[in-house]
Amino acid sequence: MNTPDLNRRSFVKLSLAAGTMAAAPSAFAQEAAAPTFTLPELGFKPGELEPHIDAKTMEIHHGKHHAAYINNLNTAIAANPSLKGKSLQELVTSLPDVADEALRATLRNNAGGHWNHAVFWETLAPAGKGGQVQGSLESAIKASFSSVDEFKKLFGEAATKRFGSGWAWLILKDNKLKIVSTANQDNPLMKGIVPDSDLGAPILGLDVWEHAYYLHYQNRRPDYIAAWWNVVNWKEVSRRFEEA
Ligand code: MN3
Repeated sequence: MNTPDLNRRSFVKLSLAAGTMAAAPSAFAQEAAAPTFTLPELGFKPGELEPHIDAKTMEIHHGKHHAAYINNLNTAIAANPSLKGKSLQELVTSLPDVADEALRATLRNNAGGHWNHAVFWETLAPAGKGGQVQGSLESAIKASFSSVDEFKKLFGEAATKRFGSGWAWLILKDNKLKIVSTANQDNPLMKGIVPDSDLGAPILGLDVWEHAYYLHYQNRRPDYIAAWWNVVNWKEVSRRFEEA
């Protein structure tokens, strides 16, 4: 259920920020205060997923949409000191504990948005660089869905059928793989928010918001889904499976 990479990265950035602040003149301490969360860098250049996902879509999706979720999240944290020090994972998994309804909605959308996109980028790789479905992940996929092709078919159907904006997920639940989908920026870690049947450890997620594909594919969501399989980083998906 953990995403230690994400937490570790945030921790390193926080530590660095703290060091910078200590060295800054006190009159500028407020201005020097670093935001809690920062936009993670892509592990590839925006154009490297072409022709499957175009550079412009990647630039806007990462640099504008993902950045906006992080900005909104940082603003909410700055205004609510009780949230300071919580990891992204903690924020995403403790939403029912947030009494204020407006704040809970802000965190649901923006902590969710940050978590979902951070994982999405890590599970993408230029075509030919992400490896293949193999090993224990392949065995688990075959055990749950009979074949990798059948898994892809069912996952594609879930992603296509998600009405409006949302995500399709492959999750590990009770030691079995399962396909679910969530609305907006919800995800399978959001206990008390999404139905219990959709909770589990996210192994792979696909963003099917129109902002993920509309520039290149317009309304052809199934074409985007079919192309996306070419840029899945199976090495990272396998790592997430082993970790879960
Ligand atoms: Mn998105």
